[in-house]
Amino acid sequence: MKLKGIWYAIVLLVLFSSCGDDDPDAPEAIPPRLLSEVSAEDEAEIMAFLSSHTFNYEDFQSASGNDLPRIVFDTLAGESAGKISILDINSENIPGMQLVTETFTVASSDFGRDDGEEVDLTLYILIARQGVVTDSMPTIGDNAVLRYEGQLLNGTLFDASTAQPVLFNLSAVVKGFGNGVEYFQKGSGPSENGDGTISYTDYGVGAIFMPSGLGYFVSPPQGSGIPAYSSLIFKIDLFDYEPDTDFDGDGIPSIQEDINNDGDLNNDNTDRETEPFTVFLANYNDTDDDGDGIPTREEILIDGEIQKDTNGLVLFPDTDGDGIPDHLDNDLE
Ligand SMILES: [Ca+2]
Ligand SMILES: [Ca+2]
Ligand SMILES: [Ca+2]
Ligand SMILES: [Ca+2]
Repeated sequence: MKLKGIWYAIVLLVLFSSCGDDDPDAPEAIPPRLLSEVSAEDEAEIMAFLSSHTFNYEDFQSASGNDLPRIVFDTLAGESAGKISILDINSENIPGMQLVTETFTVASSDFGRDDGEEVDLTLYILIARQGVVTDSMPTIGDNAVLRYEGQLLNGTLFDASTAQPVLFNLSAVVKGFGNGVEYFQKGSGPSENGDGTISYTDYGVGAIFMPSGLGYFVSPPQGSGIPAYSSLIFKIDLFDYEPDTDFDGDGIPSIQEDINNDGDLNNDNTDRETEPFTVFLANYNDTDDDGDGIPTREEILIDGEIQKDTNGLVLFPDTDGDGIPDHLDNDLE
């Protein structure tokens, strides 16, 4: 299903990407701290949260339909003292649920730093409901229809979408968010409710726990209420997504424009050296990726057509055989 034909509010709110190139002249009000130092603190903080908190998993076990429970965290105390911590949840002690982790190597240069640091950061994803299983999963290059709620580890809510599903470009939000959504399946739907609203059934429900290096790090959006260097939690309901979204319409699914394959589409900009200082168009957002004046859409044609392999990946011509596909190669005569 193409999502573009359906009306959704495009509400980016505070979820847009934290990019070190946004405003290089802005004064640095927050003291710079090393990514490695902050990351170690974040990891300890997240582990402490996961091991000391549980959630309302009982509510999910028999739930179905279009109004699944929302995740509610609770400390392992009082009535919840005997419950399973989020850290210990797996599909054996609670069927259908799991806590999965994925590790990303993040460079401090992604935040505009020049100290050359690289750190491995762990993203934790609590899957309360997987969604309707299909043969594909969303990627960070896709548009997704979802609902979310963002909070700090101390419980402070900083942002939430409205009750109605909103459309997000997962490559334009913080890295931990899009990469967490990749673990969920969509629901069935949409169906019209008869009052101008829509709903989905049996959608994916979960929560994403991210260190600040997978969030906003030193540059949270102004006015968001998020302090610099904050670990973040997002509760999400994934309703739908558009497989193989092609954000710039150049014929290449956006996920295939993650050239360095690091789960971040914002640090792949083949013609960065030749782009004007004020313009930074990452490849997923650039219709002429190598800046040679020939649109990418024309440079990927083989025998006049876009051709794909058996996995649905676009095949790229390499006319001069130098290992660089034509659309990323500006030295072709
Ligand atoms: Ca990348
Ligand atoms: Ca570019
Ligand atoms: Ca492109
Ligand atoms: Ca070229």
